[in-house]
Amino acid sequence: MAAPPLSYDEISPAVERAVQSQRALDIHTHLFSPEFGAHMLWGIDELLNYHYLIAETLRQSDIGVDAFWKMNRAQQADHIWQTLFIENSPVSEACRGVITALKTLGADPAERDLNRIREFFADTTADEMIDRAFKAANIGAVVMTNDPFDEEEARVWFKGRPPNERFLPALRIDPLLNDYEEQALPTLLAQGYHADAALSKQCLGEIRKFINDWIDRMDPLYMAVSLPPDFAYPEESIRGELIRQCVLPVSYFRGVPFALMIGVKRQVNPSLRMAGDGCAKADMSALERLCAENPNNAFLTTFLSRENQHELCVAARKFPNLLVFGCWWFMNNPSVVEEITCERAELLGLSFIPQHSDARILEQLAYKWPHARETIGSVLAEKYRGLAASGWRVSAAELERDVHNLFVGNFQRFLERAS
Ligand code: FIX
Ligand code: ZN
Repeated sequence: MAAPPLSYDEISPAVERAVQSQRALDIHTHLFSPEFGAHMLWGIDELLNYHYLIAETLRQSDIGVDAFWKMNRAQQADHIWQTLFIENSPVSEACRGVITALKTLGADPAERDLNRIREFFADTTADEMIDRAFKAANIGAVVMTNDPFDEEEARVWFKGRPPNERFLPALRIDPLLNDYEEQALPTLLAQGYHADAALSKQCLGEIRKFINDWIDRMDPLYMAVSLPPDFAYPEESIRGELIRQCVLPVSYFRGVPFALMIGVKRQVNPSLRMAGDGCAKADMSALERLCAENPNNAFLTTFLSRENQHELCVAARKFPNLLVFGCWWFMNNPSVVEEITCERAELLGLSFIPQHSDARILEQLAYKWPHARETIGSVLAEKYRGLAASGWRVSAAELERDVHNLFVGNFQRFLERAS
């Protein structure tokens, strides 16, 4: 017998329950498992030294960028805490995130005592913190960002794929597509591939081999690149050639989707280092052409500019081989997440991935997911209430099915179809 439909008043609490209880798969993070040594970032000093908070601190403090970079990690964390949490109220999303994470993980942020908070973290091992953070976020696994051009990271992979079911690989190829001559070519040569600056026929074959070898080594869920706002396709450029002749064929033949993260302006202010990136509106037609010309390739995408979000939904309506994911970086603020999620639901139904965390520091999972669930839950509740007002009735089981698809199922099915 079909489950009874929910009454109008039962909808919001049922959506809330479904959204809170659904275990998510976090499809894009910068987290690493312990096997990657120093790449794995965790603890209160790292949490405070998040590049989002560094940018905010340097706006408010009088010490200047150079003096900030001369400090050691703990001194920087002290300074960020003092500036953003003590001398000002921590209302920004990144600041509130630290407070939510501390509370969710069991430290008391209200006392405002950084040394007490440090003691709390000192009593916890990395493995314990992984368990706690995953539990607080209610996630089953995170997808890492794995860079074969990073020497230290590559060394770990050369020893064999770390058997960790909670940290899944994604093959990131930014150096190949964004800085071929300076960054990618030396690594290709050092790893034994006969590459050259002219992209000869032999070189293109070697680059396909490089990508194939790394797919064998990592078994990644997808391969990914971040791209500037002026990304164009097709294009007579190194990037255009490499996408056309190497990335697309390998992605298709290996059944590994290609994720394009579009709209980042790297190093608008280099003195801020990792905090110095900006964003701008991109031209959607590059993505449209990629999807239209390669209907058998699978593409994942997210855009960094708010101005691109509506156009992106329209593009996704046209291409079943395109799956939109997450509210990336400068989009990951409750007001924008609410707007984008609403827009996506209205234009795409439930055929998208509402969020990824982009967490860099383990404990961030314990705020990014609770904050995301709060906003996504309220948007969905409104949509289902609207449906009920129009005369449709949903059951709790149907809600759970839908939320499962948003948080896990849509991505899994997309991967299965691609493979
Ligand atoms: O390129 C990316 O994957 C970006 O997410 C990062 O480079 C960025 O620094 C970040 O951490 C955003 O959340
Ligand atoms: Zn990222």
